[in-house]
Parts: sequence; C-alpha cells; structure tokens
Amino acid sequence: MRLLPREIEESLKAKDYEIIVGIPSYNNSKTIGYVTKTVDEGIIKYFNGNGLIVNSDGGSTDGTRDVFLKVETKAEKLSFVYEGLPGKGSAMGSIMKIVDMLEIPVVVFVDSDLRSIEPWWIDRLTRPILEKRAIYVTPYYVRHKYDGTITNNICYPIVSALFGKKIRQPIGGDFGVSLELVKNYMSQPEDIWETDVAKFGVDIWMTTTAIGEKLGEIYQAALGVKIHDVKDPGKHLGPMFSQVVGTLFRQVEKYEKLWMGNIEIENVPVFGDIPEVVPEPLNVDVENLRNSARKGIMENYDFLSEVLGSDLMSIIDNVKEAGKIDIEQWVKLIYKFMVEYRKQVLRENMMKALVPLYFAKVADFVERTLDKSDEFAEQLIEEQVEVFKDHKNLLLSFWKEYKKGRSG
Ligand SMILES: Nc1nc2c(ncn2[C@@H]2O[C@H](COP(=O)(O)OP(=O)(O)OP(=O)(O)O)[C@@H](O)[C@H]2O)c(=O)[nH]1
Ligand SMILES: [Mg+2]
Repeated sequence: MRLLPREIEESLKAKDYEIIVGIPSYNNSKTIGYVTKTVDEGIIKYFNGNGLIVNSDGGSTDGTRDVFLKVETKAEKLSFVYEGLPGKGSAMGSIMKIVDMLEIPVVVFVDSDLRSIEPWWIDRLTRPILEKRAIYVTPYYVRHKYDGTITNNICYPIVSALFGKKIRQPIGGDFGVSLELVKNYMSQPEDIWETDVAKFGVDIWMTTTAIGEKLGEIYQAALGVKIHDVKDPGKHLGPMFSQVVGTLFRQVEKYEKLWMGNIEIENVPVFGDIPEVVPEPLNVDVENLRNSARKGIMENYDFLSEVLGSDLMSIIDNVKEAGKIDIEQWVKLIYKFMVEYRKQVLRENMMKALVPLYFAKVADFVERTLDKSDEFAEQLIEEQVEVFKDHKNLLLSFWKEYKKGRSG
C-alpha cells in the first residue's frame, strides 16, 4: 500500500536533518499553527533548527494545510495529503517512510490538536534515543481521571500484564521513535496498512511492536498535561475503540510467545521531572454510558449468546440489568473476546459487542471514583492491572482450547 505520494517521494532530497517531527492532521486548522510553531521552537532550541517538520494530512476541508504552511519556521516544512486508507495510521506511516528513506536518526510524532505542547517536549521525546538509552519513547502525561478511558481500562493493563511493560500511556499519540525502530515498522508485512493500523490502531501497534520486536529499551517522557480536543467516551469513542482494541488483540496473538510463559512486569523509566500541574476536569455522562451499555447489549444479545458459554452469559445478563461491570467480570470477558477474536469471521461483530461492555466498565469506574481524587483513581487502575495478571491462566486455558479446536 502506497502511503507517501509518488511525487513527494521523488522530490525528497538527501539531507542531514537531525530530526523529523511528524504531525498527522485532519481538520485541525484551529490548533495546528500553535503546534507547528512550538515544534519549531523545540527544534531551534535542541537541534539548532536543523530539522524537518512534516504534516501528513487526511484531506482537510478547513484549510489545515494552509495554516501549517504559513507558519514561519526555521526548520524546513513539508505538507502533503497521504495515500492509502483514510486514518491517522496512514498519515504516520507516510511520515515514517520519509524518515526511513532519508535515514534520519529520530522522529517525533505529535498530534495536531494539542494545546499544551511545549518546546521541551521535543527534547524529552528524543534524548533517551539520541543518548542510545532507548529505541522508543512514549508520553507520560498527568491526565484527569476520566481522560484516557481506553488506555486505563484496556490498553495499559494488557500492555502491562501480557506484554510485561508498565507503559502508562501506550496510545498517547506523542512518541519519539529511533530510525532503527522505524526501519523495523517499515519492514513489517505491507498488508498491515490495510487494517486498523492505518487508523487509530497505529498507536497501540507501534507500542506493542516496539516491545515485541525487542530491539531495545523503552522510556516514558514526562510531559505534564495533555490538553487536546477531548471526547466523551459514551459519545465519540466507539469506532476508535474497535480500531485500537482490535489491533491490540491481533498483537496479543502475534506476540503470544511473550506472555505464554512466565512474565515479570517491568517498570519503564520516566525521563525528566514530572511537572506539578493540574489537568482540566472532564465530565462524563454516566447515565448516558449506562443506557448505551444496556442498549448495546440488547442489540448484540443473540450474537453474544452464540459466542459465550452460559457462565459468561450470566455476566452479560447482570450487566444488561445494571449498566455497569466490575473488574473481575470485565477481565474474564476481555480474555474470552481476545480468543474469539482470532476467528476472522467474528471480528467485526466481536468489536461491536464489546463496545457496550466497555461503556459499562467506564460507568463502573466513574461511579467508584466520583468523589475521589485522581490519586485514588490511579491506585484503582494499578489494582486492575493486578487482576489482569492474576487471571492470565484463564486466558491460557481459553487459548489452548481454541488451538485444540483448530487441530482436532
Ligand atoms: N491525517 C489524518 N490524521 C488524523 C485522522 N484522524 C485523526 N487524525 C489525527 O490524529 C491525531 C489524533 O487524533 P484525535 O482525534 O485528536 O484523537 P485522540 O483521541 O486525541 O487520540 P490519541 O492520539 O490517541 O490521543 C490528530 O492530530 C488528528 O488530526 C485522519 O483520518 N487522517
Ligand atoms: Mg486528540
């Protein structure tokens, strides 16, 4: 799948940039100017201005690219509309292609809807790589307890419990990547760019590949708060959920050797001091979440009955009543879904059916932490990682059953 337009590829001239910063965008004209200016300040301060800022756009209709191109920068700029499936991943892939071709030692990706980005983010996301301590740097944000619900309820616990690395923001969007890792990404089978990796699956794919390929260490960069266009989980996150979680499940399968044996969960170093900042509060409409959960379960009930045994269906019946689900039940269902997801034909339906359960999980989490501090919420998230870890045998038994079913 071609991601980088041919004319852009042909126009690239070999140049010794010290850094490339990639900015994927789709209708971000209000915020991309600030992001670009700040990135340039970072490149000036930490790389003497010797960098290239690449904007890969999804065909914005609000003038995003014009805003980007009009920003006065010392670093060079390049903007184009990527090819391939529409999505954030195609945008990132097209930028990686440039990094690979020009052999630039490090690339940073930042989202174009960021309002809290600072020039020093560029330093924190690259220094562990340039000092040869890491091949990949993930962002470490201070986030409000209700921001990042896909991260907290599924990505973080699974990356910790199954991939063995406590990466607090595995899908944070702002990453530093070494050339070596970019080359590895680009050498993966071409057809991944025809999957959800081309969309919002790209972040979890990058992180789990970075762990699974074992090319080197991973660091987390302390970045402070992430202020961006936030989304209410009940209203906006459905498609994103399927893309991220579907990709995660595929990676769990691809890298089964990682978690099949005994794994120690490792802490991942945080680079830089964590700024003392307070994230913006975020309201979640719990009633809406619970109603969406109930409604979604009803709609998917027949499918769920076909796939799940009677034990697990009794959990579903409870959730249908309550509109919420506790951690033990959640983990059991996630592990079952992870295995069923391996059957290609069920994939789309599996994800559709998991979304209402995720709403129920978020509703439960919100209720448990409503009057509580962010620290309390964080503690609860840590405890949930342990539940995922403690039930790993259940996943193993589902997994073996599946394999037996296949060979028998
Ligand atoms: N080129 C392109 N960029 C996209 C597309 N969808 C999203 N993006 C960009 O991807 C970045 C993240 O998208 P958001 O919609 O802000 O998603 P988010 O919830 O903040 O996601 P995270 O990155 O996981 O924090 C932004 O820079 C978007 O402009 C797309 O279809 N094409
Ligand atoms: Mg965003």
